[in-house]
Amino acid sequence: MHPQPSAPVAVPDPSAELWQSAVRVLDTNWSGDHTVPSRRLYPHQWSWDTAFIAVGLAYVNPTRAWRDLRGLFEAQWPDGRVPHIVFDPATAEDDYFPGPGFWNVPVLAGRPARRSTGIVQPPLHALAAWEVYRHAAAHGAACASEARTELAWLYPRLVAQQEYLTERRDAGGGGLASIVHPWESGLDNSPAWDQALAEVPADLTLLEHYRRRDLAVADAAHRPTDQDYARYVGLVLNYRDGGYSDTELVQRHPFAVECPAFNSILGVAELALTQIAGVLGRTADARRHRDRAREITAALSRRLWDPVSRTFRVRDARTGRLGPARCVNGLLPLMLPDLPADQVEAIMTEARSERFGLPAPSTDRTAAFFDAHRYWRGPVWINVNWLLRRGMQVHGFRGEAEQLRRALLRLVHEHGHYEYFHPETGVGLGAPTFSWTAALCLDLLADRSAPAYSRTG
Ligand code: 9WN
Repeated sequence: MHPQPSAPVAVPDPSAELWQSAVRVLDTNWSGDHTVPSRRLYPHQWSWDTAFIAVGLAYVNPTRAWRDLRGLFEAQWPDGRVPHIVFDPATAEDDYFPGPGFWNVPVLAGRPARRSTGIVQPPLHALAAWEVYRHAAAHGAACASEARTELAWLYPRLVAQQEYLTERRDAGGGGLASIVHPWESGLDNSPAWDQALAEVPADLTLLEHYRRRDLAVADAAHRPTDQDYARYVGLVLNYRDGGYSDTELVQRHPFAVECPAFNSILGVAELALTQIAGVLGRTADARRHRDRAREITAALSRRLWDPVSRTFRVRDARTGRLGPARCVNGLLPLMLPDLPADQVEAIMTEARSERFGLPAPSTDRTAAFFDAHRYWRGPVWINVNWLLRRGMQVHGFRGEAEQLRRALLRLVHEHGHYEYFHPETGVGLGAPTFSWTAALCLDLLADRSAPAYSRTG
């Protein structure tokens, strides 16, 4: 089946206008082969963006959702890692920094033609695949059959992705995956990384050799500082020059951090795999995935919970220290159905407090580092709030989940499908026609996302 133009859908007013504008954004950002996050700022295919986009495409064009997921996983490495960017060969090296030449990923046997980066992003794809699958029947028998084929193709690849993260990335040895670069978190510039990043040398001369491209297409006041960017570049160079190897990470690499959001998504992926294995008739595998989800939840509760502040924090795998910053990633363990009730309550207390509020900004509003404009250091993002809302649904906070759904839709309706939003005025910031904002808007409008997971034991 080939990707078709998005089919018109009957939607009740007054949401029709928002629905149609979201579909238009997704159509505009379709390259003919994959969906880009934004044509100007991000002209390639991104990993976790692909998952969020698939969740929205499930309603209007499941074939394109499958094509996006398949395209991403065609670039999966033999060790199971799914790269954070798959480069579009039709886009010039200079149109995005760091481009394929900079990453210089070795061409490995069995790798496809599209080049990639060597780092990852949160493994949200099993959840996305499950969402596309479970909506497929509504599009007719052909789509349902396509969904089963695609799910069967993806399943072993999704498992390999989990195995890579749980086995090779357990730098701290406590059952959680470490990220080796802030870009791997998807919450790139979050203050959550500041403490660990302070140990990474910031060699500003690197920016003389490697010119930032983001500043040519975005406001410098919204983007990371040069100091941080020099660290980002230095971290890639170190990982790249080590052959993208994960052995002895803690000794060889200056940044290895366990993130509560990344690891919550890792756990949720196991729950999605439980469902997927179930429909594929793999009962023993389904049980194994459910057990893995419980183990990840237990490790997260044990390692990333700060009993003093009663919040989830990042843990530096090199020093064993918990980070001091309260950021939105600390709210996302709510997605895990087996999280102890006490921690669930603490997350909700934090989310309702003056530090956050709904929709949740990316960081604690009362902290000195809070910056309403700089990305991931204050603004509101639709994707993390969408994840937070799933957590509320999982734990039965129906009223707040509905309040959040309405607030997110209002934000996009009033201001547009922006990449992120000013946490006080709601004004749109960053890229103006951003794919995951549009895609998740479709899901929020349809509001068909019933709590997918409940307690497993
Ligand atoms: C680096 C594409 C990506 C998102 C990330 C977001 C931003 C890239 C950048 O854009 O990161 O990967 O250039 O800043 O932080 O979450 O996946 O939308």
